[in-house]
Formats: sequence, C-alpha cells, structure tokens
Amino acid sequence: MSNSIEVKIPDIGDITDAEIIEISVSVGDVVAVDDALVVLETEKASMDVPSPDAGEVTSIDCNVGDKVGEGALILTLKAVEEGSSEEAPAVTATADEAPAEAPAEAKEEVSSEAPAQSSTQELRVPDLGQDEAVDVIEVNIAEGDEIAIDQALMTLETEKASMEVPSTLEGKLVSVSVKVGDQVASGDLIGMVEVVGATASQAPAAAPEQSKPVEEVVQEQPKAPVPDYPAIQGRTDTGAIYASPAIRRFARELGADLTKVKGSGKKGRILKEDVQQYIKYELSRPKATANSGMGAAPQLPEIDHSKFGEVEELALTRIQKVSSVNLQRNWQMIPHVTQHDEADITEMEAFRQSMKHEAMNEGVKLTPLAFLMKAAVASLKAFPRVNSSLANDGENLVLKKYFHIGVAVDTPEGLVVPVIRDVDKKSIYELATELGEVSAKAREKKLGIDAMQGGCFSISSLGGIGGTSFTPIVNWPDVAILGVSKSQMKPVWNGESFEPRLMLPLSLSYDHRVIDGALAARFTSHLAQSLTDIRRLLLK
Ligand code: CAO
Repeated sequence: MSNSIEVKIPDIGDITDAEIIEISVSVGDVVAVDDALVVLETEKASMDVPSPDAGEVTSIDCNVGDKVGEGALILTLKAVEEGSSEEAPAVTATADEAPAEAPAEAKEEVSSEAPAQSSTQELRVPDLGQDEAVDVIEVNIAEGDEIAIDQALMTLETEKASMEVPSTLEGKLVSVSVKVGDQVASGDLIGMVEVVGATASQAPAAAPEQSKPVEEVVQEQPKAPVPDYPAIQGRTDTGAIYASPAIRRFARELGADLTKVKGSGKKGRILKEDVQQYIKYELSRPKATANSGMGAAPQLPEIDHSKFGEVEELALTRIQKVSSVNLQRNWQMIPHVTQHDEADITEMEAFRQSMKHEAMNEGVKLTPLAFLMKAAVASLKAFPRVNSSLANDGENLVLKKYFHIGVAVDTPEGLVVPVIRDVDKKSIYELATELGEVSAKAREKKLGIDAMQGGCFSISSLGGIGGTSFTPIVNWPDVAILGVSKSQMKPVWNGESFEPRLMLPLSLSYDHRVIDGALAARFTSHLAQSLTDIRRLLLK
C-alpha cells in the first residue's frame, strides 16, 4: 500500500550550509530510485541528491536558495512500490570531503620520496569519495606544460557529478598518464611533474588544504557561438560553463551543446529552463532566419486530417527523423541551383553490357554507378572548387585533396548516404563490389556512423527506378550532389541525321555560394564527356 516518505538531505559530511541551487522535480512527478531530486552546491562542488525510493512527489519542502545540512527535509514522496528503502543514500560527489581523505599512500609516497630540491614527483588523483573508477571526460594538460597549483588538470564525471581535478603541484609535466575515455580512481597516477624549488616536496601534502580537489566542471568557451541566439550574448565573464550533473545529463539526452547555452542562474549557472530555451531556439532557428527577412516563411497550421476522411498515423523511423532535420536544414541554409545535362553513354553502356557477365563470374555486379563515381572523381580533379566545403566563418573554402564519395541508398528505414573512400585509388570492379557491400549493409542497418562521414561529393542515382530529372538536395558539408535519372534511347542529331543514342540525364544541384552557374555547367559537361568516352578516364 502507498505510504509517505520524508526525503532528507543525506550525510554530506560536516557541511551545514550547502545551497539548494536547483529543484529537479515537481509535485506529481514520479521518480525512480537514484533520480536526482535537488542539486546542492558548496564552495567546492555541486552534487545531486538522489532519490532513496521510487514514488510520487507529493510535496516539495525546500526552496532554491535554502542552506541545508544533513537531515534537512527536502520533499515528501508517496511510495508506489514495496521494498523501498528508508535509508538515505550517500551523496555520490562528496567532493568537499576529498581533501581530508586524500589517499594516504599517495601522499606518503610522494612526500617520502620527494627531495627538498627540484625533483620529479607523482601527481595523483585525489580522494574521490568513492571506490569505483570514474570516467575522464576532459584532459587539459599535455606533456611539457608548465602547471600551477590549483590549475585544472582534467574533468571527471560520475553518474551523479562532474568534477574538475586541480593540480597539487607546480612545475613542468614530464609525462601524462591519462587520456579522455580512461577511468581513474582515487590515488591513480595523473602524470609526473618536474618540481623546481625547495617548497616542491611540500606541495602534495599541503595541497588538499590549499586547493579544491573536486570542483564543478568548467569548460572551454565555445568555438563558434550560435549567431542570433539572444541569450548567448553576455556569457559568463570567464567563458566558463556552470551546470549541475543533472543539467549536463539533461542536455546530453536532448543533444544540446552546453557550450552554446547561456546560463541565467547565479554566476551564469545553466538551469533546466536555459537548456529548454536553447532547444526551442534551435528548433525554430530556420523559421527565425526566414522571418528576419522579407518573404518570411509562414508557420504551417495544424490540420486535423481526420475531419476529411479516414487516416492512419505512421511513426517515422529514426533514420527518417534524422534525415528530415538534415534535409530541411540543408534546403533552407544552402542556396540551391540545379544544372541539368545529358551524357551520351551509348558506348559506355555497350562496354558495360559486354563486361557484365564476365564481371558477374567474378562476383561483381557491374552497374553504371561505379563508372559514374570514377567519372565524378575526374571532374572533381578538374574543378577542385566542387571538391570543397565552405568554412563556417564564410571566409574560406576548405579544398579537399581526397576523393570520398557518398552514395544515396534507399533502405526500408529511409535514405542513408554511406561514403566510399578514396574512389580515385580504386578500380571500377572494386567500386562496384564495395557499392554492393555498402548498400547491402545499409539495408541491413549495419552501417556505423563513421561509414557515413567524411564525404566530399554525393551521387543520388534513381536510374534503376525511373524519371527524367530531379533536383537533389546538397548533402552538407558537400557543395554539390549529382542526381542521376534513367537512361533512355533518344534521337540525337549528328549533323546529318538523327541517330539513336543512349542518353543519361544528369542533375547537378550545387551550393551557389561556392559554385557559380558557369562552373556548374563546365563541371557537368566535363562529367558527360568522360561518360561518353570513358577512355578519357585513363588519361589523368
Ligand atoms: N539508367 C538506366 N538503368 C540504370 C541506371 C540508369 N541511370 N542506373 C542503374 N540502372 C540499372 C542497373 O544497371 C541495373 O540493371 P541491370 O541489372 O540490368 O544492370 C538496375 O538498374 C538496378 O540497379 P541498382 O539500383 O541495383 O544498382 P545501382 O548501382 O544503380 O544503384 C543504389 C545502387 C544503392 C544507389 C540503389 O540501389 C539505390 O538505392 N538507389 C536509390 C537512391 C535514392 O533513393 N536516391 C534518392 C535520393 S533523394 O531522395
């Protein structure tokens, strides 16, 4: 049966004035064991207070800004399951206790071995207040760096807290033993420091008192702030990010980049509402951009289609949802123009047909696409601007010296664009084989994210299906995409008579900021020429 549970601040050491900086739940919320209820902040750390029980929140008995210690009532739960524990869990990030409990072996080892003058000393992880190893999510130091006492060395993250590890030594790092992705525990070696001066040997032992071993995370200033996001102006003075573990998790779940979120809390702390506001802004960004000029895109009205007849709702797949966001972004952000052309592939197709069976005997399905990829590389080499990306600052083009081509593959789950790497270095047989493998993998949902990154140019072939032309959407960060439709026999005037020729429709959509019409027309003609006489592909 349901019963009421008073949730109190668990043992947080000697601290009696931890500030409640965030209440993560509301009355009526149903929480699970270990869900964050409130976030406390002391001079040294921020920490989640996890729920000791599963239940429904029936009252909130504290306020943001309250100063609390062990035993203070924070809220009341109505237990919904039997077997709930009355014991308050220990707060995981007992950061403030770390200095007092810094690993004895580490301290002794250092102080007993360190000579009075300059020496190489071990820099170790302070007491984390827990036995389990935690993730290293950021490393701010490198071999050769000069470091100072209290300087942030790295950031650790547990389920409940993010914390920064400050240096307890001053000197030059002669080695660094940690990297992002490692797991470390109290007392683990961070690196070796060449400490200069007589005070050096005292530093490790004294450090716990002097420094803040575990602090809330401070991260780098964003590289490229989001333009127009109103709140981004006036970031914290230091460019730092202050956010509780719960907010960091919340942001991660929503895919929000905290470096772009402006905190409206005390000292620029990022609150849940800030993340929500940022997400809202991001979702409405294309609209906002359009609205800022003439011919603003009107908001699409909600329509109840069932008023007009029977309907059925079909959930979009994950791939469809991701591509819909990308396609809309690319369509709205990139000024598209499509250049249409036709390639006479009579000879190429005759050759392909003559080789098809021989290829099949070697297990290769020889379709026109492999030839198209080869021809595309020749044209990209001839017109390097098409093999580029526009840098975000709008000031530079990044010209690529490699030739990785994305190929649109239609799968039951939606459209994916795996990338075939180093097309210039592969034979047509190799490309045809890889195309077969990659499209099979795509259809079996076995492609990793890596397989879809790093492309320079894309090809979307609907030739096996039909159509005479279409306008593909540029697959950003590429600046052009080639659409291929179904080849058809057409009467072509040869100067004296009409001749039946197999014509392949090509539709090159391009980013008009990077490629002008003349370049697009030259590129497409070059491509058509290579396909008309594929011997050209051997020349360069
Ligand atoms: N004209 C005429 N016939 C063509 C052709 C063209 N342009 N391109 C391919 N064909 C033929 C092939 O030769 C093959 O016939 P044969 O077996 O007789 O040789 C047949 O059509 C089927 O080809 P395919 O589709 O199996 O192979 P492919 O290499 O041409 O394409 C792939 C592979 C993965 C690109 C394709 O299967 C696919 O998924 N296409 C859809 C891509 C897409 O949806 N793009 C739209 C993006 S925008 O929404």
